[in-house]
Amino acid sequence: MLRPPLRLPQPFRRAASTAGPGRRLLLSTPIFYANGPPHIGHVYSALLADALHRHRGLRGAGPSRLSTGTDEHGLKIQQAAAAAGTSPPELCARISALFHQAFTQAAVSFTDFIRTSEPRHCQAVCHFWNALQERGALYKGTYEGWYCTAEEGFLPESQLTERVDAQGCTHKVSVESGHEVHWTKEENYMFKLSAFQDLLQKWLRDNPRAICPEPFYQRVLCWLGEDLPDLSISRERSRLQWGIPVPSDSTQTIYVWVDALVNYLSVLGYPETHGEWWPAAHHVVGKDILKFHAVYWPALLMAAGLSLPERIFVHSHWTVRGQKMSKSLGNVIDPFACNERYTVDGFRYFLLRQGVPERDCDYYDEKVVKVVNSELADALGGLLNRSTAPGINPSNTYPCFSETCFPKVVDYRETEALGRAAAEDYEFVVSVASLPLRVASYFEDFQIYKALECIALCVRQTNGFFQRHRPWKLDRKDPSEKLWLDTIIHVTLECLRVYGTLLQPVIPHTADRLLSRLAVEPEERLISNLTFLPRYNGKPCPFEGRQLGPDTGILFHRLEKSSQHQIENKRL
Ligand code: ME8
Repeated sequence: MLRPPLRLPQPFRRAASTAGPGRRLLLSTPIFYANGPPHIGHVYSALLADALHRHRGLRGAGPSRLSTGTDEHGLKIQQAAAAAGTSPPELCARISALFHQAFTQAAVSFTDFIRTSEPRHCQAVCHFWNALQERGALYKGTYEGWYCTAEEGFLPESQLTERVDAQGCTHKVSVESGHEVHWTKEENYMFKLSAFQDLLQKWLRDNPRAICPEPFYQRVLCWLGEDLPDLSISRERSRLQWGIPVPSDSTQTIYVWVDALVNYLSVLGYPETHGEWWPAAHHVVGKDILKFHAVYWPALLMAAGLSLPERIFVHSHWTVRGQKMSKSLGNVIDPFACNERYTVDGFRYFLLRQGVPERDCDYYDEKVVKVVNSELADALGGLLNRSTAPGINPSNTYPCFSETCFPKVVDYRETEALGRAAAEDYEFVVSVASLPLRVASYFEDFQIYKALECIALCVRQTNGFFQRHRPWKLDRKDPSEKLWLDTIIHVTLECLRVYGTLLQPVIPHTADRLLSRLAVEPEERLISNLTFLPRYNGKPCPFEGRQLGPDTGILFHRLEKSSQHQIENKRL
C-alpha cells in the first residue's frame, strides 16, 4: 500500500514568480548522454537556460544557479563504449569533457556541471531510491515490453511501427525516433506511477504556468487523461552493468532515467542541503523528454516526499535544411565549428533569435549569415558607427539633450510639433521606453525570440530616426542646429545603451564592447536600474557630457557568404 507523500501540500502551491529580491532559483538544462559529442541542439538548450540565468542576474532577482552536465549510465552508453572499443568510464570522461568545453566556449554561465558517474550523485540516487522504497512506492514484478535502447524506455504498441530493411527483414521501431525496439521480459522494480495520476492532474490544474509554452502544458494534460501504467525502474544487472545498483538488491541496476532525473537534486547537495534551493527550480528541456520531466519526475518527487519544481520550460528541435539531425544522414552540426564560422555571439544570437520553443526550427548557413549580418553587423553595429563617427560627434562625448528641440508632450498625436521632433519620433521613444518591461515579460514566458524581435525592431526604428533627421547635414557652428544635432546623437546613444544592456544575456561579448564604447560602467549595466532618456522626463542623465570609451573598431564584422556549406559538410 502506498503511503501518502510526507509533504503533499507543497507541490500544489502556485508557482511563484521569478521576480522578487533575494529569491533563490536553480535553472537547469537536461544532462546530456555521453555517447556522442555535443551538437547545436544541446547547445541551444544550454543557451536558453543561460540567457534566462543572465537576465535574472542583471535584474538583481536574487541568487541563482545554472546546472548542466552529462548522463553517463545505461545501456546506450554501455553499447556505445563497446562499439567504440573502449570502456564506459573512458568514453564518458572524453565526451563529458567535450560538453564542458562546448558550453564554456559558448559562454554558458553554468555554475554546476554534474556527471552522473560522480560519487556525490550516486549517493543522492541511492538515498532517493531508499525514500521511494520506504514510502511504499515500489514493488517487484515481472515486466514485459518493447524496449528502445536509444530512447532508454519501454514503448507501448501505439508508439511502434514496422520497418523493412535492405534484406527484406521486418523490424519493430519507435515512431518517434525510428530506432529499433527489442522485446524484453525480466524481473524489475516497478514504480506505482498509476497512483499519482489524480495528483498530477491537480498539480497542473492548480499551476497553469508550470509547463510553458502552453501547447506543451496541454499535451501533458492530455497524457494524464490517458491510461498511466506503472513504470519499470530497474533492469537486471546481468543485462545492464553500467549503472547504479539498487541499494538493497545488487542483482538490479537503477533505471537510467531515475538516475538522471535525480541530478537536479544532487547538484543541490541532496539529501543534506537541497532544501536551501529546492523546489525553486526551473527546468529547460527539449520536447523529446517532456514526459520524463512533466509526468515521471513530479510523480517520483511526490512519492519521495519532495515538492515539485516550479516550472518546466520546453523547446522544440532544430532541423538542418528541413531534415532531422542524425548521424546516419551525416548532417549533425558541430557547435565548435559554428562558433568559429559565426563567432560565439553571432551563433548565440542566431539560435536565440530564430529558435521558437513551440515549433521546430531550421538551421542552414545562409540563414545564419543573413540574420547576423542584417541585425548585428548592419543595424546595431551600423548605428553605433554612425552615431560615434568623428564627423558627426567630433568631441567623442555623450552630448546634451535639449528640451527645446525635443519637448515633453502629453499626447504627441494631438500636439503640433513644438520643437524639432516629429510625431514618429515620439512614437519611437515610447516604444524604446517600454522595451525593458516587454523584454522581461518575454523572458518570464520563455519567449526569448520575441524579446529579440522587439529589440531588433527598435534598432530599426532608431536607424530610421537617425536617417530621417540627417544629422550630417546639420551645421555644428550654428547654435540652434548644434542643439538639435546633439539631441539626435543623445537620443541615439540612449537607445544603444538600452539595447546593449538588454542584449547582455544573449550576446555578452558584443554587448560588453558596445557598453564600453558608450562609457557605461559595470555597475550601470543592470537591467533593474535601466532608465531610458531621463532628460526627456526632466531628470538628470548621468551620461550627459561624459567622454565616450575608446573606439575599438567595428562592433560586429559582417560574415562572409560561403559558396560551400562548410559547416554542414563537417561531420561529427
Ligand atoms: O535525453 N534540437 O539526453 P540527450 C534542439 N540524457 N535540442 C535538441 C536537439 C535538437 N535537434 N537534440 C537534442 C537525454 N536536443 C537525457 C536527458 S535529463 C535528466 C536526461 C537537446 O543527450 C534537448 O534539450 O538525448 C533534448 O531534450 C536533449 O538535448 C536530449 O539530450
